[in-house]
Amino acid sequence: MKALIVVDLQNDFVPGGSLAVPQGHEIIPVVNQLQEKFELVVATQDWHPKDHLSFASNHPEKKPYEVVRLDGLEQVLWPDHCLQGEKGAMFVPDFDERRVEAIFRKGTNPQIDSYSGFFDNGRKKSTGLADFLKGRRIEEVYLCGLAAEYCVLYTALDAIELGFETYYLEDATRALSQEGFEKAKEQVVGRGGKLRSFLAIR
Ligand code: VGL
Ligand code: ZN
Repeated sequence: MKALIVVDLQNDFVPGGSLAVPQGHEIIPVVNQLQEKFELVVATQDWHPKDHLSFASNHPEKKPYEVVRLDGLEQVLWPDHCLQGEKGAMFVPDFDERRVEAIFRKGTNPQIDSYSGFFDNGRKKSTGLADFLKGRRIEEVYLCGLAAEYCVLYTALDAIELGFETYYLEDATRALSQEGFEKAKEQVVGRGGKLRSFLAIR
């Protein structure tokens, strides 16, 4: 059985949003059409409280995109984004959610960021996604969504480690930077995942 995981297809990650991924909106029709090819569709949603420590605004003297250490982990400081309950955190309006059976929210603990849909960056807490997929007898997962070199990448790497056959849909995602995208694809392949075009999904 195979599942499509739609990562963070939220207003703040598309042009006009506070952490916009260039051309991020281009994947929306692709993600909508892909869904019918899968037995199961789930989504992740970045869902931060206002005092989240990944926000530069919560570090006096720091500016967005500076890097700090948080509890021993490297942390990029982001502009405020995906605030719980606010418009930026909502799924993009054109995302067809009808077949999405479950939504896994992440980044809710103000102390730690969570790029992966499975665990926070310190692997302290699980979102329940792995158990959900296993309970549905899923063996293969296919990743799409935003951003390619952050949440899509880290969700893919955890999926690989959890033993899922993992496909990174390289044309059903967009990256914050081209360099980050190239490195992300190398990491996926290096850890045993596979790159696929959505055109190859039947
Ligand atoms: C993401 C940075 C911060 C993502 C989320 O969805 O890729 N990136 N929070
Ligand atoms: Zn975030």
